[in-house]
Amino acid sequence: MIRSVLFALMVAVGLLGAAEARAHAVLVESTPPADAEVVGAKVEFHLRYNSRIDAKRSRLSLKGPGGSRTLLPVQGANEAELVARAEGLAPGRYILFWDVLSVDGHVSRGQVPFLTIAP
Ligand SMILES: [Cu+2]
Repeated sequence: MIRSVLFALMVAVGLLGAAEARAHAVLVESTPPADAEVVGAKVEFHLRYNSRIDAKRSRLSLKGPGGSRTLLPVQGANEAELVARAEGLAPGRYILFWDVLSVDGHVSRGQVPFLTIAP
């Protein structure tokens, strides 16, 4: 009896944990994709997540040959997508750092490295 109650508790906690993990925003797809080569000095970023995110409270920054810059993210085609653009990029290696607030109130972070090459 005690064992079955314990088991039920463990299952309940496990399921809660899984629901909580799903609630955090996870990057599902990005443009450019990680480690892509982008031709030219202009990049439009599209970041698609597995859940709705708050574009106004999410941050994007770009680190590269010219130093770091903050990008202004806006909502994309839906509430799970962030869009931003960067211009005047010198050829080289960049890392886009994303820091998003999902609707469950939790922040998640990640990065997308890419390379720009001269046309
Ligand atoms: Cu969460």
